[in-house]
Amino acid sequence: MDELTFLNDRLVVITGDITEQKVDAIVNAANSTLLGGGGVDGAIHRRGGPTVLQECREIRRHQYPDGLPPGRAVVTGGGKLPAKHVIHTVGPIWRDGKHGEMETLAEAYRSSLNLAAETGLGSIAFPAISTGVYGFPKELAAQVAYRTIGEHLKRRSLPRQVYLIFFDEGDRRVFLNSIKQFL
Ligand code: AR6
Repeated sequence: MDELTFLNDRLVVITGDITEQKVDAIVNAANSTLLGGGGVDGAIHRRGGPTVLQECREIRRHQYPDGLPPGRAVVTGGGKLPAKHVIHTVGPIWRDGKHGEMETLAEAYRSSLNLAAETGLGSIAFPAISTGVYGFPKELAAQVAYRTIGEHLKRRSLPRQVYLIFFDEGDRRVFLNSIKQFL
């Protein structure tokens, strides 16, 4: 699989399955319950096993009894995943773009990156948060992701390496076309 790198080689854009990434943390496109769902969330919990869900339940009990608000992030172990940790974040549900969706998506990336840095993690892999069940337009999501990751990497040395994982080549191509204006 050919790799494409940006932002001084600190951002790598690839096609693949997020659950197979051997990194310090993969990011889960979760929902506020933190108790699982479909898409990336379902795949991560299936492969990660019961300890990931147990830790999510603990986080709910102690930190977020009403659920994790969109834009925030929390960290658990990776269970049986090749990744050491899972950073769970909640993206916005797309309505019409006039309900702060862009800012909330940026916040989800920002919170995940800050949490990775604070946890001392060197590498992190993101899926295309909110672009599945939550219906966020892929072109716009690409621009928000690229800009937000770029701003973080300018300020902080951790994580050293960020991966964006697209499920298929078509989605990766949409991303690459959407960020051309920033290159
Ligand atoms: N690896 C990489 N990317 C994937 C994978 C995978 N294994 N599976 C799906 N994608 P989604 P959301 C892509 O729906 O939009 C869940 O039910 C997919 O093609 O997983 O943030 C949660 O519990 C899409 O481009 O997340 C929430 O309720 C992107 O990942 C809700 O869905 C995100 O799709 C969150 O919706």
